[in-house]
Amino acid sequence: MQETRHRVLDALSEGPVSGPDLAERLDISRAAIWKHVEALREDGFTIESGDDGYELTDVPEFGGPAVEFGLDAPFTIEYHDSIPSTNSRARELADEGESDVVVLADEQTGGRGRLDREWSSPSGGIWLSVLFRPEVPPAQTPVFTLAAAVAVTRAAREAGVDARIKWPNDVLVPDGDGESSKLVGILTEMEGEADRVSWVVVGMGINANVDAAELVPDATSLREQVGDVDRRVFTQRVLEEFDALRADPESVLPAWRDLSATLGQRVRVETPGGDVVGEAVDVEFPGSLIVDTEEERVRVTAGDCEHLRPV
Ligand code: BT5
Repeated sequence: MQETRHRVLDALSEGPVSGPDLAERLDISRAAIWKHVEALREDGFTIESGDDGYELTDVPEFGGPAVEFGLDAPFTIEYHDSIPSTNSRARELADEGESDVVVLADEQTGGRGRLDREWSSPSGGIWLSVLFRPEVPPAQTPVFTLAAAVAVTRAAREAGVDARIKWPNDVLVPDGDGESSKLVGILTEMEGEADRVSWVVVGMGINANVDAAELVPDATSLREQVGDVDRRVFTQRVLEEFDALRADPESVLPAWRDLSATLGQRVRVETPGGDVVGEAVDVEFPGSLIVDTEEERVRVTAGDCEHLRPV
């Protein structure tokens, strides 16, 4: 949102304020105030004008201006009702030189998982991609996948969901019968030179206010777990947590260990070099899983992980 408009909105949210007072406070014309108020109304904000002046009485349920309003993290939001893939759009913005932009959508028509798998993204979800340019070597980018998992898991727990992280990029909810359903998937993409990242895009697919039956088998949604959530607030919490974690990568691993469903489990990890089977005993910076196969401790950096039943 444009900066002056943001300041107008902030002022209106603090209570009734007259047009002339506001114009003086922000050092712009009364006509300009009126234009910003009209534009905000078009964005879905309810602004009442009474004897005491203008007052913000309601904010839109979702969308770019809605999520930016009150967001305690330095991101601009590019919102789409429908888009093929927020990750693909964020990559375009990376090519245009942008940074600290979040592409957010209500629906995706070509959502992607890892290895070009399909990601089902009906209307009502929170499909978002964070584009940023951290000053780290490419080898450290996995820590941002873990950071995203921690951020969403914390937000989901605040919403009352028993969310847990499965290494490396899923957030699950236990079913009660020993199985789990997938609530969130994360797709991190990046471009970089040998020693420095150029950009990172962290995509998060959060099954929010959607029927689980509309997704794939073994998927769940916030709606199924706790009923519909306030997507504006949920998105803000995810972005605020993610912003704090990306600024302090050392804090990611301890938080991840606390929220992990994988540590202590018997796992099978499919890696390019073959399957690794054993007990997942730890996660190490920047995001490798340590698997104890009984013969040795193997450090796995990437792969599909399956939780096995204890032998
Ligand atoms: C992932 O891949 O879990 C990463 C998903 C990332 C999606 C986000 S949405 C915003 C951004 N824009 C994009 O285009 N992508 C990102 P992977 O670990 O490969 O898991 C993919 C598998 O999850 C699929 O093969 C299905 O089995 C399953 N799946 C598909 N849609 C799902 C859904 N909505 N909920 C749960 N599971 C799903």
